[in-house]
Amino acid sequence: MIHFISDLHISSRSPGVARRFLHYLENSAIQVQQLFILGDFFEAWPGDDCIDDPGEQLNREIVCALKKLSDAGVSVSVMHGNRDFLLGATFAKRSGATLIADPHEFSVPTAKFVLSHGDALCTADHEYQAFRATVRQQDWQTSFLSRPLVERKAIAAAMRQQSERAKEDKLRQQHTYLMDIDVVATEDFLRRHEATFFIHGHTHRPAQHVHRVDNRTIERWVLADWSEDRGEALCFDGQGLYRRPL
Ligand code: LP5
Ligand code: MN
Repeated sequence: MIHFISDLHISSRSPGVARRFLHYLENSAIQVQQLFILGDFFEAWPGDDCIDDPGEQLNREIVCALKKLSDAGVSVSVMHGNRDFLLGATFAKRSGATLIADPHEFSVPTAKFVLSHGDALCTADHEYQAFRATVRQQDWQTSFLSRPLVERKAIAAAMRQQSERAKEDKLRQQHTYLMDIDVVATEDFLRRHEATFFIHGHTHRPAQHVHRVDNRTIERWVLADWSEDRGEALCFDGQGLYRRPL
């Protein structure tokens, strides 16, 4: 069994999500072969040194719980999202997780998967794509990570506020399509990655779509975000995918 989750946005401000996740690790994830976490696992990740931030005990607790899971033999793979693109080598070492690139392809005997967080396919959102291109540069990241943690946390909080305002503007102007993945870009992507299943998160619009590309049929499954009263894993049992409320 393989599980896929994303968009937990773990933070001390939503303790119910962290509790649900820890319960999920001990009771369900422990029984699977592979767990894929496809981005925005954390609400905002200012750098791996936040694991030992005395003010953020939760980060350490989550990292230790993942380590326990990986030590028990579950393969844990983590992909960057737009909130936690600074998860790095220290996080990987401390959690036992493998950081995987976006997109990530893998196959099992019965199916071929391509996985992504989803933000890279929101191509109509030019402002966001420009921001993304900047913060994904190695030089930008090295310079940002050289600032003190307290400063990085303040910048992240300011960016979060700016992002919420930008999203309100997009809603007000009825430009909600900017916050979804672009269909043409997606079909180009599916042409390049010959998969049976495409799984992504980011949009918080859980759904199952069917694309027809070059005479192939691809199922696109959009993962659900987690909240204080809801969590979900997408499960693959060797044949097909189904959603499991947690
Ligand atoms: O995240 P969410 O759901 O609110 O919206 C996203 C896009 N916004 C973002 C920004 C993040 O929320 C910011 C938090 C990152 C925390 C990381 C921690 C450390 C790094 C600090 C980085 C400075 O991803 C939003 C999309 C939406 O998804 C749907 O797809 O619309 O995009 C925006 O809101 C972007 C704005 O439209 C444009 C922002 C321009 C900012 C220009 C500054 C560039 C300089 C960068 C360096 C500081
Ligand atoms: Mn996202």
